[in-house]
Amino acid sequence: MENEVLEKAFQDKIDSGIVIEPKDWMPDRYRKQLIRMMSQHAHSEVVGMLPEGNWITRAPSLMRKLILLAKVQDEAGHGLYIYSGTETLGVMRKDLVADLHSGKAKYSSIFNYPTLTWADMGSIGWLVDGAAIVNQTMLAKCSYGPYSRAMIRICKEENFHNKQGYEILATLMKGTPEQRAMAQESINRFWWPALMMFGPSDKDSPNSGELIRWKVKKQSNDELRQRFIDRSVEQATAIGLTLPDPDLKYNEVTGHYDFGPINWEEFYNVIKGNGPCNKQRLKARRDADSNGKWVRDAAEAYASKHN
Ligand code: FAQ
Repeated sequence: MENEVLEKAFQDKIDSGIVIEPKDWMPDRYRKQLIRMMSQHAHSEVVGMLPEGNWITRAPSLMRKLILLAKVQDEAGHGLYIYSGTETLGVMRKDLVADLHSGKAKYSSIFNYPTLTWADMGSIGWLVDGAAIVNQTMLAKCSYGPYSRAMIRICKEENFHNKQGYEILATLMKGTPEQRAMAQESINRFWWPALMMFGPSDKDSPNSGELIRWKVKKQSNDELRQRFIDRSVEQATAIGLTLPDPDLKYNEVTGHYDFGPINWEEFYNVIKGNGPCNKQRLKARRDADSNGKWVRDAAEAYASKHN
């Protein structure tokens, strides 16, 4: 009975737009849902460093290399803010990381695709950071204080990432026929996986009901996906890129772009661990963890001597 009263008071707070802070009472499910979602988000930022990290040594100029290096470092920072935000819910970062390494925790499907050409740095910045911004601008207004505040700062940095990606593609599209073909080929590979970043269709999204009721999510997976498509079409057209969907068409009745069917079989296959790079990504994270153990041991030994 007492729990019911607390839950009602909690829902009233949410409904009237009051932000929940770490020491406030919250239902166990709210805490669990946030830990699941925020930790998967933090893992995505960290695993997301790998596809772009692959091109740091092969960037086509010193300027491109510096920008890419700064972007990849920003993603590490985003991971750390979100891990810190998750720790306010009573979990330890090392346990969350252990869940990633054991394969128990998920991270965004998009980072299981390979980066085969320099144009992929453009596609990631434009499409992947672009999709992340659409999702995270909503999360910046979510009901949990530490998460929403982390999102505000992260979105500012993602905007720079998004613009640098678009600029890479715009530059390639003004280049030689080979450069234009490279940009187009990259978009052909990244478009559909970028749409999958928003998660399954609303009717197949088991977590959305609770998350929307608690204002963690303020819009559904399909609504955000549609917003991303609408804004991408015109940006693509402006620099001469074609999005690889023959069904993409402006619908005068809805005021949105209609689009073709998403290959959900591919999506579920990737999130089950069978995407093109899942094994490679997890191995890279596990190796980084074991190779960095001596640093953590040294830091702990130093701290215990100087406390
Ligand atoms: N990949 O019931 P729903 C970035 C899972 S950050 C993998 O709809 P929910 C920055 C989902 O976890 C990108 N798994 O789930 C960057 C659930 O499984 P579970 C990451 C996915 O939570 C840029 C199941 O499917 N952003 O890119 C995916 O309501 C460039 C059922 O799905 C965030 O994490 C997916 N795409 O909605 C870094 C934002 N979609 O856990 C480097 C925060 C769904 O029950 C370079 N997260 N699943 O076993 C969210 O907004 C939500 O969690 C969604 C999924 C929208 C991702």
